[in-house]
Amino acid sequence: MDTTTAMDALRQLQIETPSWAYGNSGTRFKVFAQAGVPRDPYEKVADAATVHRFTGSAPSVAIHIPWDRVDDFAHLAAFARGEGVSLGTVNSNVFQDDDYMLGSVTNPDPRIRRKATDHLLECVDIMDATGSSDLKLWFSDGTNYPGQDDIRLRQDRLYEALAEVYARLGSDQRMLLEYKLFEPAFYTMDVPDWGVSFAHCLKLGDKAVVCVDTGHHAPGTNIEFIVAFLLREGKLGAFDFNSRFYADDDLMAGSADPFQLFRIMHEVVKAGVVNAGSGVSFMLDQCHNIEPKIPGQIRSIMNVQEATAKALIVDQPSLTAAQLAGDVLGANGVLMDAYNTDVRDLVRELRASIGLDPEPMQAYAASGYAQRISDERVGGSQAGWGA
Ligand code: PSV
Ligand code: MN
Repeated sequence: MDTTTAMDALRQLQIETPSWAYGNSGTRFKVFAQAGVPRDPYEKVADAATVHRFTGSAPSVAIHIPWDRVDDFAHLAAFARGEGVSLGTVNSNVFQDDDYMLGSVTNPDPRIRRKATDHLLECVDIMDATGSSDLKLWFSDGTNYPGQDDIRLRQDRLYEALAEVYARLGSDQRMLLEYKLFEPAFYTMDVPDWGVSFAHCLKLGDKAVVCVDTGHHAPGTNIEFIVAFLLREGKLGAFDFNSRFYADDDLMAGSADPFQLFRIMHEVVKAGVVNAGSGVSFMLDQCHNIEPKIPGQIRSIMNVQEATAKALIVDQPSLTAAQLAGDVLGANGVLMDAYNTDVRDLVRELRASIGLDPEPMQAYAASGYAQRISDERVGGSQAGWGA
């Protein structure tokens, strides 16, 4: 597509940022505290709104329960609106309670399964209060040792819980079922891959869709194939974008392998689902352990925009012609031409066209916001991954 059409399409792309990206995070070795980190969900929302102010493309923030629990969610939603953003996906958490050592909704103990399912149902209540339409489900459930539990029975328990939560969803609400290959369980995960997620979503119905977290695959997995397949089936609901070198590294989207992000977005562009409201949500799921958090989010948004811009300028008619002619090198060449194009001016122009500074990293650095929050946010306890 030509650059004007590409710019129009890119303008429709919205990327949700995660509340937990603004808090401290680290590895099991060390969490490094940073100055100015939010002390409560309101300050996280304010930081997310700042990312939106400089990028123009991040109008919603995902919340995580219980990390972002407040007394009045409607009040938090109103605060977000006042800051110029909305509360987006509600992320459930059934992985940080001692009860869940042997699983949450797949636990052999029915009391614990009930507790976990009740939490998921509570998350739907929160969605009603915040006006959020998506519930994200990620289960750390699994086993560490052969024979530890019955693999099939765990699937039955999982489905039973999913079906109960599905039945509670409102007509405009969806559940996003995320999968992860390994960790924290190492022998079996109960939702290890897109196939298991897809099978459950198919059985549940139209409101259940798959969430592809780009960090949750084995090394070398062809993620764009998964994306293309799920899009074809109408079952791709959302992305959790991040980058990985080794495991679930949660690095900035497009940093470790920008070519992979381009290949994924090429499938998204071909399916015509770049724009908000298309049924596919684009979210970041990242933790900034050593880099400052707000610029880390801004950089990630820029990376997703640039990968998308490159995907949008693929000369699709020439690509299709080469493919149909069996012109292997020609087809590959068309795709690589787009990938190798410097699109940064196009994205700069896009920002300027909506009244933003074309250089969000520099504009943020010059804004004084980082200084202000580090002066203001003293006392209290800093939010961190898990709080
Ligand atoms: C799990 O690794 C995950 O990707 C899920 O999306 C969670 O909601 C998120 O990370 C934060 O824990
Ligand atoms: Mn995720």
